[in-house]
Amino acid sequence: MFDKLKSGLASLKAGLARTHNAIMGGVDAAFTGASREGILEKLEESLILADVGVGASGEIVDKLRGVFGGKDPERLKQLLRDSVYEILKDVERPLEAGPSPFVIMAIGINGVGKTTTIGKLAGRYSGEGKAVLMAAADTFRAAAIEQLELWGERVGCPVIRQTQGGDPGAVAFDAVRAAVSRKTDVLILDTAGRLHTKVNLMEELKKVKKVVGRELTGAPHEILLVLDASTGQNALNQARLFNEAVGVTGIALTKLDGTAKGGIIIAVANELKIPIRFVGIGEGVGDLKDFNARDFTDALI
Ligand SMILES: Nc1nc2c(ncn2[C@@H]2O[C@H](COP(=O)(O)OP(=O)(O)OP(=O)(O)O)[C@@H](O)[C@H]2O)c(=O)[nH]1
Ligand SMILES: [Mg+2]
Repeated sequence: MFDKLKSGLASLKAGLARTHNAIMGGVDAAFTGASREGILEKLEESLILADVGVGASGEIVDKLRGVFGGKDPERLKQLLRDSVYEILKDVERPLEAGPSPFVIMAIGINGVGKTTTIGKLAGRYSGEGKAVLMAAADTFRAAAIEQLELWGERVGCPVIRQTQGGDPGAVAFDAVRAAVSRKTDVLILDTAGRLHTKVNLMEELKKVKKVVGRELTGAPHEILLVLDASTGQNALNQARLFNEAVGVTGIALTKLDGTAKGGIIIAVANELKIPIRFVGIGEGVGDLKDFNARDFTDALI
C-alpha cells in the first residue's frame, strides 16, 4: 500500500517535472545577487510563464511580499508552497459515484483527451467491481466511435453506439435506458469536441444533457469538462464558455506530463472555483489520478 502511494507520488512528480522547472528554475538563479524585490519579480515572471496567469501570479507574489525576508530560498519555496496549496485545496473534491446509475457526461473541445479520460475512468470503476457502461455520443466521426470501442475492449466494458452521423441525443437516450435496465453503476457519455459546421457544439451538448435528464431524474450527475493543460490560458477560456453553456460540475486536466504550462491548474482553481476531479499524466489506463491538492502542490514546488 505504502509502495503504491509512493509510486503514485513519484509518477505525479515526474509528470509535473517540466512545470516545476519552469516555475523554480529562474527563481533559483535569481538568488545569486538579486534583491528581495528582484527575486519576487523573477518568481512572478516564472509563474506567468508557467501559465499560472497574470491575476493569480500577482496575488501569490503580493502575499509573499508581506512575509518573505529576501534571503532564504527554502523559506521562499515553503511560502510559495503554502500559498499554492491555499488556492488548490478549495477545488479538491474527489468525484464520488453516487446512486446507480451514476451518469457522467464528458465534454470539451476536440483533442483535449475526453475519450482517453473516459476509457481510463471506465477502467478504474470496473477495477473497483462496478458495472460500467460507456456511450459513444460523439457520432460525427466513425473513428471516434471505434476509439471508444477499443477502450471498451481494453478495460472490459460494454459500449452503446449507433451508426456514424446518428443523433447524439438518441445515443444518450439508448444509453440511459440500457443503464437503468442492466443495473449499471456508472454510465459515461463521450461527446463530440468538433462538429459539422452546421451544428453548434453547445446546442448539441444542451440537447444531450436534456435528454439524459428527461430519462433519469437528477442525471447527468456529473458534467466533467476535460481540459488540456498544454493549451495554457486557452483552457481557461474554454472553461468559461462550457460552464456558461451547460454548467460544469467538475474538471479533468489532462496532459500535465510533457508540458511546462501545468500552472494553468492554479489559474483555473483561482478563477473558476470548480472542483478539479482528475489529473491526466500519461496515455496509459493508470495515468489518471484523483486530484489531491497536497500531493499536487508537493510535486509542483
Ligand atoms: N501524454 C498524454 N496524452 C494524453 C493524455 N490524455 C489524452 N492524451 C492523448 O491525447 C490525444 C487525444 O485524446 P482523445 O482522448 O482522443 O481526445 P478527445 O478529446 O476525445 O478528442 P476528440 O474526440 O477528437 O474531440 C490522444 O493521443 C491521447 O492518447 C494525458 O494525460 N497525457
Ligand atoms: Mg474523442
